[in-house]
Amino acid sequence: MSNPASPPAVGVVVDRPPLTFPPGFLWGAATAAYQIEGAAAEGGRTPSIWDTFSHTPGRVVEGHTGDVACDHYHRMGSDVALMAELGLRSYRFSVSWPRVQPGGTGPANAEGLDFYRRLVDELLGHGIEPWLTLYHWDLPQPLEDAGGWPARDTAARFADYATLVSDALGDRVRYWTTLNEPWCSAFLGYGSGVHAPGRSDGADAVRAGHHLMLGHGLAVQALRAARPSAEVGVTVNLYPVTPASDAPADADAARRIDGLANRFFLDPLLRGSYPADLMADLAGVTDFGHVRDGDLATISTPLDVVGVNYYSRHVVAAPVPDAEPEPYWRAPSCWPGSEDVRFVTRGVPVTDMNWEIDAPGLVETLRRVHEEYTDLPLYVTENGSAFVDEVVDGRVEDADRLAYFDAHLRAAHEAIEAGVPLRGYFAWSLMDNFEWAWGYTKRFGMVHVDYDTQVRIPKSSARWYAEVIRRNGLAAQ
Ligand code: IFM
Repeated sequence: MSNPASPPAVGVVVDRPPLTFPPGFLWGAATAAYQIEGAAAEGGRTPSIWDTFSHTPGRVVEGHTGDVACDHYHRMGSDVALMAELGLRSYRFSVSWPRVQPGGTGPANAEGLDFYRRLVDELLGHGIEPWLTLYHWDLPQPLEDAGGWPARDTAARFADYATLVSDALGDRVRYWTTLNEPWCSAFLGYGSGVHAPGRSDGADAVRAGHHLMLGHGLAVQALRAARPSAEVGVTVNLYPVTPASDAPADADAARRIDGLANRFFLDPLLRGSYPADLMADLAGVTDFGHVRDGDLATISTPLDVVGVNYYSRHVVAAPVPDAEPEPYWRAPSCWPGSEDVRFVTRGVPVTDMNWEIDAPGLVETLRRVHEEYTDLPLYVTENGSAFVDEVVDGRVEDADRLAYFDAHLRAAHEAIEAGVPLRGYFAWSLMDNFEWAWGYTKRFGMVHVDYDTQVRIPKSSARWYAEVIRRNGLAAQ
């Protein structure tokens, strides 16, 4: 296989025809609790693994934490008013587990649940469909102390938590996502350790991945039992993985990374099995003894929707003996059993995360999920880009981000035309926020946040997106 075609240049949008999306296409924006809420010690909330991790020196750039973040906990009303001003049809948010069930076990914290009740009421009052994610990485610290996701019991605790949230909000929330990006929780949290809880053990990462999916399956069953009308799904972050050359060794490198990044989750969730080649690749890491009879049936409990988060493509090459390891991906690695695979950069435009901009990869990804795995409705539950923004005379002209959205929405439309049942798109993110190990140094928002004053300024991409929503499509450029 040869290199993929170069992605379109970013920053300039020219000669593009107008495009209309199908009626009822769900236009939204997404955030996550720890990234925006702040109020870390208020209302009965107790620490999650991200509180512990971010307060550990050296873990997050510049020692940033989510203690205050965007102060959304105190500014929820005006933030929802801003969403309404932008015309969002849906808002995807996550519930903070330690806010609603401090410690991760036992009774609900009424004050914590009340925050989300008010949020959901506010959204519904503005005609915005709430889309609730149960787990966006903030495991209650006591559950980590008891073993975290590598421990099987955490899956059962997650299902209890799902029931508790459904009991409180199931009457008003239609769309439920169990997990956001379990690859990150498992392989960045327990493999490379660049995310909370910061552990580095390949076997633990694989166990974590399995127990996250087991927790997902149990939660789907709990949500269904509590609310048969709920539309339940999971969100996976997927990458097309392309070999750097036609060499068979590069193709094998791509197969391995595709196994760990994509098929590790897609196959159990949507087919009820682990891929044989992936298990063989991991033979030196784990014997899969943690997988019990019946687990894969639970994990593949039928869903109503599938969420896809898409940001970029991986281009990979076979290991080179004695090559210098690339620091981010290595030492320790988030690719157990395939630590030596090289990640290649092609010299195409990148975002401020150094992620290559590759809109055709979104078409490939959506088509793959639909054509190889499922007929279920798909949603792009996250897509977006970090760029350096400047406030000039009270305005933020983020042409690069706008062009990124434009290119990816055109890709989403192309996927629909190719037969993919794509039903909605959520921009990441509504507002600048705590970008995990990068703290506040990376800005993904359509709305600029001044972290000193908490003043919000919709960037030009936000105004543009509002117009896309209003037209249900893209104007000619
Ligand atoms: O900010 C994250 C989000 O929490 C999960 N998906 C990727 C985003 C950008 O890194």
